[in-house]
Amino acid sequence: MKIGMVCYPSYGGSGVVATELGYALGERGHEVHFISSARPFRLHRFHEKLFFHEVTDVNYPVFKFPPYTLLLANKIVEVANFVGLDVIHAHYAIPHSISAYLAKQMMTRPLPLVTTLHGTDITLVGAFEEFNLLTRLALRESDRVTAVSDALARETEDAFGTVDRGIKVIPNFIDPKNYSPKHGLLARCRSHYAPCGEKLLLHISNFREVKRVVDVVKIFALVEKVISSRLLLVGDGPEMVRVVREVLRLGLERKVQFLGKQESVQEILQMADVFILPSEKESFGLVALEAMACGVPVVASRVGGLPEVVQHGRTGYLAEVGDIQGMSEDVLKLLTNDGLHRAFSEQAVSWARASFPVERAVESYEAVYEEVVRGS
Ligand code: GMT
Repeated sequence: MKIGMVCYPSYGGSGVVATELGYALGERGHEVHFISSARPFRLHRFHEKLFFHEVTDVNYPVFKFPPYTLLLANKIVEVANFVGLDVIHAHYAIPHSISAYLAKQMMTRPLPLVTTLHGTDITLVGAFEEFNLLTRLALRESDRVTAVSDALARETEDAFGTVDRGIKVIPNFIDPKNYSPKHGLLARCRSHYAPCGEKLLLHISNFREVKRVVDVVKIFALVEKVISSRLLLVGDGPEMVRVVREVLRLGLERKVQFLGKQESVQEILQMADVFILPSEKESFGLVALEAMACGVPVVASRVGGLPEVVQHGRTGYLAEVGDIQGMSEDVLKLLTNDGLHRAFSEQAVSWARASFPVERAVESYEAVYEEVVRGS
């Protein structure tokens, strides 16, 4: 099959899912054409079945805002006609699904559209009154809508009503070839960040408000009072200024290291003792799954799809959003009891591999593509 994959290229779970899915589909013999404003950041390994088509900008003085949505629609049609795409898979409703819908209208033959909801497209963007009708259009006009968790599927139907043919839940997935524990080999790296054998806490995100990264620093401050530890912060984004201010306010500048945006997080995950994800909203929490697959227990908030991903009391702990005290106590439980930490770490690896295998996800997406192609 020839699949057009439309996604955001920047740091974020939806682009990662689209890219990893693309590689998995390529391995199964499908041709995958990524269409985006830039090369998706994880699309760096060559694969003969994977292609990238850049949506180029136009500079025209009358355009106060370059009409990306239209340029994308035009590009989708160009690619679809040139390579003979069978299906378009849009990751994120706004604007990708809308551009793909427009592309469908421009085609002289059927081009079925699958839209995958990733969370913020519904819970944040979709919640803007200004995008409400467009989000409804995306849900109505997609030949099939999928969501990355049960929680997101429910939330979508609560906000926008029943979707024709329902919302198929295809949970995000992990490939153990890329994410698994690496015992013993990381001593040098670990001692760079924790020179005196301190425990290592880790957070990775795009530092948007919804991630509550300031809470991560506050949780770390409480943990650090009890057990000698360091905090690694990976990523960058709008909250960075507040996060740095909090680190300075708490006098933690020697104990917190900012690693900035990183393309490959697997090696960093493999060094960590606990991963912290105290988000306000999280439709799935792909990074929590990546952490568990690397053997790192997760302390997270009990929101959205996180309870479907992190097993409370087995692979990590969940607490209410903003419960800094509770989350710090959960981190301490793990850091002060080696036996408990080992058990959680092993359970996390088995759970991630058994419950979120890439094969199951790619087969589910293939079945969806076949269904919409047959129906078109
Ligand atoms: O987490 C982000 O802020 C990025 C966002 C995205 O669209 O890339 O992530 C969303 O999609 C991920 C992949 O499906 C999910 O794992 C994240 O939970 C979801 N983020 C939110 O719901 C806040």
